[in-house]
Amino acid sequence: MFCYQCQETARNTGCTVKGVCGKNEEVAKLQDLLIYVCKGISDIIVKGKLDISELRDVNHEVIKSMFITITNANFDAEAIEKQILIMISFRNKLKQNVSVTKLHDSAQFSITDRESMLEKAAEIGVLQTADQDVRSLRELITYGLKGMAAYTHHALNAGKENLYIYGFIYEAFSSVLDNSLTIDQLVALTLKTGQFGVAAMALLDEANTSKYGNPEITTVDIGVRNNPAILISGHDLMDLEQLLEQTRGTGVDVYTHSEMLPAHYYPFFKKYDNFAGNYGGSWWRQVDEFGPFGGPILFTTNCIVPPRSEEIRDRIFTTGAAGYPGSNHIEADADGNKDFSPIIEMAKKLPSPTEIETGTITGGFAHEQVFALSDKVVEAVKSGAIKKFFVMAGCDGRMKSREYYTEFAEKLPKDTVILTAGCAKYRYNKLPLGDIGGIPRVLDAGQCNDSYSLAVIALKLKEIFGVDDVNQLPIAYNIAWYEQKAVIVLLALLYLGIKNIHLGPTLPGFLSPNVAKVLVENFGIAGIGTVEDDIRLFMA
Ligand code: FS2
Ligand code: SF4
Repeated sequence: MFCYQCQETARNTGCTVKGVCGKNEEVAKLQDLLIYVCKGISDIIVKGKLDISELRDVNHEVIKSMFITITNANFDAEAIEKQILIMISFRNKLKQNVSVTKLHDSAQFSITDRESMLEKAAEIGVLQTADQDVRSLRELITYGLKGMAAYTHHALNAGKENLYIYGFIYEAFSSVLDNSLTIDQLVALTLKTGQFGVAAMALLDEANTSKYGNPEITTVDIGVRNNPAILISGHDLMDLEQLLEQTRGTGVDVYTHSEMLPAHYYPFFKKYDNFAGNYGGSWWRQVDEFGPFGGPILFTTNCIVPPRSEEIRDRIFTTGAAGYPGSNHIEADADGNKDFSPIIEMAKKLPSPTEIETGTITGGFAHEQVFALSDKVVEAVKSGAIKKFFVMAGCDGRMKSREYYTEFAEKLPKDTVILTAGCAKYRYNKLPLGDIGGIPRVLDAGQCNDSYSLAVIALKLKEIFGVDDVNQLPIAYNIAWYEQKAVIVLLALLYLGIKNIHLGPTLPGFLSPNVAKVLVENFGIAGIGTVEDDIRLFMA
């Protein structure tokens, strides 16, 4: 196996024996093959000039397949094998509708069983692209597309889709198969991926806010009540809605974990009395937190950490693109409805959660809420009460080096405000950082996809302050990344013209020295240093 798609990749060069995430060789290879089939489907659609408006099921299964391969989404070899077979059958049917003679191998190969899948996977991995710069750009684009597919999949669940995004995914996948593309063409495709990343995040924002209202300032309880309970993790708000509907009046409470916390900020979910609060911290803390939680846990998407005991594994349920071997998986019916009764029944038999902390977290500062406060914010900037904003969006992770972000938040001058989104916030969202004239010093817009909100806010401030370039605003970007959704967020920010983004705790291992140089020279991308040096640099 060879995988270097996330920030925790071994030695920042690649996982080769087993993933640091816990993914084994078999799962890694099957995921590579699943992506390869999606590329083959793209090759047929692009070369055969097929009308994708007539390919509803193919479009939906392609984005689901891509989502399955995101870090920590699916560890279940059987589920991935099943998905490969579904995609091969779609691919073979599509081929019958085109009269193209020169199709790529990914559109042609055949497999019969698990063994032949693994044999094929060994021939088509990341390292098959010999030139390290071409490989780096192909993978940068592929990881961006995976993040885009995940956001598009959420939007689809909420009833919104955009054929142009699917069309771009096919175009980009077929381009990364093309050996005639030059480095310059691949760099251009990378930026175009960012452009469609903005479209995907805008689509999801529209899907979420049109269904659930605009996030508003909300205080979320982090203690517990004395009722049986279910913990819901991941990013999918539609799954949350169905779970809340089905648990209503049953005496079972629902708590959010990690990236599901921002669901509390939407007006729609406030009507559920049993929507109790948030339990614990970011995704990787689950290894310590699922034990004391005691009840069943529903993963709607990534980020799963392989459970350390069978007792915890048996309490884990997955749905959608998520999967874990030996855990229960809940499928949707043809109308997208899910029957969560097995989780609810399990919750009733288990003890209520053990309290691990008390207090509250405040959030809900997505674009509309910040616009509503804009007079106050602009006044604070003009009077000098706020000197600078720090966008510290992105992901959290296990590495000790991420303590940097807690220290950075603590040591920032008191006249600065942090704008955050994604699970990166758990490094500082429970610190007593105070407020500036009533404006909290940590403004949480929501999940990682709500980084879109932060970009919209920056563009609005550009308009209010009458500057020509968004980079002239008093906003610095110190972003933490972990998985492929962060890659599409980064590409989207680059597309929007945002420069001098600092990325940590390490620069992606998949960036070759030359590709890293392109990003440094054209966009001012940099890594992180020491907290003191970085603050000095940012405040200069
Ligand atoms: Fe955090 Fe994990 Fe949000 Fe990422 S909970 S690293 O999936 O997508 O961000
Ligand atoms: Fe390694 Fe990350 Fe790939 Fe897992 S997802 S195998 S940790 S690079």
